[in-house]
Amino acid sequence: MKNDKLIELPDYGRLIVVTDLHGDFDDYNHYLSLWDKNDPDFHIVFTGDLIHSIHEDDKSLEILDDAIKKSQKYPNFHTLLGNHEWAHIVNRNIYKNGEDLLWKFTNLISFKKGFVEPSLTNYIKFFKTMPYFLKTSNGLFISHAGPSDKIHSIEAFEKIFYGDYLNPILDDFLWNRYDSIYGYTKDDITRFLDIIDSKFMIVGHNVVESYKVYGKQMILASSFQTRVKTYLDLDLSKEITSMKDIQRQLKFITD
Ligand SMILES: [Mn+2]
Repeated sequence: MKNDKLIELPDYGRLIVVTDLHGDFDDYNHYLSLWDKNDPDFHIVFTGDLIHSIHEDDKSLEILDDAIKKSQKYPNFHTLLGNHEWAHIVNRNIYKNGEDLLWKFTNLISFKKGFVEPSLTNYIKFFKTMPYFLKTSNGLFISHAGPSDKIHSIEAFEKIFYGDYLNPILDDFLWNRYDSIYGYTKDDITRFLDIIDSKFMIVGHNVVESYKVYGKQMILASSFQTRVKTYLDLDLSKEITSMKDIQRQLKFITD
């Protein structure tokens, strides 16, 4: 299954997991301060949706400019693809509160940089380098959203790595929510985890307060629309046998 869209981490070291930041540069810097960039066995992963703020002060570009540098310099720095980055790759309109977010992002570039190009092209190039998934050897599978309810074999899943960005299964892993009629069930999660030989799944994307356990999935909220910002600080060498083992490694930021 080895390929550049799937990060596989070994059974040693540490991993911080942070979900959707949506242009919040303060939260981004706070999470970075918890990570030791110079320790190659200490990883940090941002699970997509770095961009598109719902607030006035959109710091998406500050985050991206830093994330581009860090991903070139530190192999232990990871950013997964979210539906908001994906929208720019496929040029698909995405709206929030009636605002066209692709248009807003382009305007932000022009406002902050003076010109739209070559920045927009460079950001999209960076989005295309983003992996979809991270797998740990102690049994966690991490993605922006999902899983897809259409996966009944490992072959069906692996097609995602050979398809383009409009692959419907990739679409599910970027957009599907647990509480939607187009979403997935607890059984879909269990079946998917069995197929890929993982024990539990971690996602962001959904609006929850702090975190929520849904079957074998943990939904985390690290910044966007939660009072208690929550992240995972995982010991990669520790065996995970139950959701409780993951819950014990959650950390909470309260101001
Ligand atoms: Mn999302």
